[in-house]
Amino acid sequence: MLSLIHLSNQKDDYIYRQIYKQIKIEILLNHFLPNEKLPSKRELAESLHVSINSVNGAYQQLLAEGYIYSVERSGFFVEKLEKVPTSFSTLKPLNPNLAERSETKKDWISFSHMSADRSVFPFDGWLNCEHKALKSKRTELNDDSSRYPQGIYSVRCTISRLLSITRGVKCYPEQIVIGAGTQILIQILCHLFPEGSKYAMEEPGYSRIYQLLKLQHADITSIELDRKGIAMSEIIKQDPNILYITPSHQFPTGIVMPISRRIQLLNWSSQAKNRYIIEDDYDSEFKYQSDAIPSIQGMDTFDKVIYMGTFSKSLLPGLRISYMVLPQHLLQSFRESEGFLMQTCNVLAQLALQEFIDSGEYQKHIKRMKQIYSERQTRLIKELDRRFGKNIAIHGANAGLHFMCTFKTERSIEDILNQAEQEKLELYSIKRCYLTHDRPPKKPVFILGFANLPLEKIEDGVDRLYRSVFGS
Ligand code: 76U
Repeated sequence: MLSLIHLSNQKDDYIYRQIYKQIKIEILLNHFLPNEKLPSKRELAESLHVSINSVNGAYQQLLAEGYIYSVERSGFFVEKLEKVPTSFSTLKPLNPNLAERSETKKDWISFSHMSADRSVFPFDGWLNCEHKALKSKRTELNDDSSRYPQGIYSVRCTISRLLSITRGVKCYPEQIVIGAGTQILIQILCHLFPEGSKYAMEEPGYSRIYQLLKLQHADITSIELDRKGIAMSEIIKQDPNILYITPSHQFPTGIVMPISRRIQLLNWSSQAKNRYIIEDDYDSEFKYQSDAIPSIQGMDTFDKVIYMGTFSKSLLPGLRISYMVLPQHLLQSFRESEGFLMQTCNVLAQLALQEFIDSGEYQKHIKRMKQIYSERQTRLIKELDRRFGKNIAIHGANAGLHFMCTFKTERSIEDILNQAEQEKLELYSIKRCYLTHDRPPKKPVFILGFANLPLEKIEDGVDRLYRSVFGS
């Protein structure tokens, strides 16, 4: 059988690996009898014109993987293996439905609301921070406790100071749980709430959290918005005990929840033991006409608010650094029931973040980005007004990196999106934010993100948008 071994002279695989692979295949194809003796190393080496070392390497690997066994002073024998059910050596063709395409959107203009502006990100500054971390934080990089669920303690100290200054969040570093994304943190959080909890989310809202909660079999309802945010009357009517809200800049409508509604919600939460508010402070860093409104968490004296934040918008979404702040009694439950979980956020990223914040780079970056984004937003709105006139209404432009707009047209959302594709315009409608599809949007409402829209592309972007909505 082994006369069938063919060795190639190509340098891309070692001789011993070639011998090993071919014998392995012969064994898996049941071309050997169970317990059949293999030729001695010397015999095989001579017949293949290779060194005994190469044959030895192959036999040792087959031995390590259990394809053969050795008997002292007798040699090597083939292990008895069951037949492999299917052909192991051929890779089945990939179902075309599963194929991924890596599209390069060359010449496209993007109104996506899903990223930050990488063209002005201080990559050198970030690299310096990573460099410093790699040089001076080697213990943390190799420390077993860095894998514990809440993230590195010193990083949490930095985050808690930042939150206190910028968002009025009141917490100890102990209360912070870091994680690689808001969804992962929500999954962790869900287990801390009383059994049989009923969740409510804003409609329209962040559907990826809605889908996640559904996946966890949570009892979940959606609640429509009024001009102040999630509607109080509906909360009373539907009677959930956990609210997931985005008060700083409601996602996606951009409503900034006024203090009156915040107080109403806090009072609501204080009226029953099982009531909680998840305050997702996404997109809170950029507020244009006035300062950002401090968090609800900072006003909460009942320990009812779980604050959630992310560096996805203020830095880069690919960094995957998010966090939540747990009230102390939920922290207690977390330590008891989920203390075994491993941290999901990369340690180097955590340490670089700490350095970035502590060195003052972070606040400098935010200040700079606020100016850039504010100018971009003003120019975009001006251009939209100029091009669309009375045919557009803009809402939710007080904060964040996107706003909403409604067009006066009979065209459907789908038609407009199809046309946008032709125009090489990345565009998203409000449809993606509808949690349940029993209340589809009545008007052609779109989310216009401007994080990836440099000033010089605004005019072209708006032209493409105009053609998508009204034709040329
Ligand atoms: C995140 C809200 C309301 C948090 C969000 C997003 O995982 O921390 C939007 C879409 O980066 P993470 O999550 C941040 N809270 O909308 C991010 N939303 C995505 C990016 F924009 C997707 O699917 O429409």
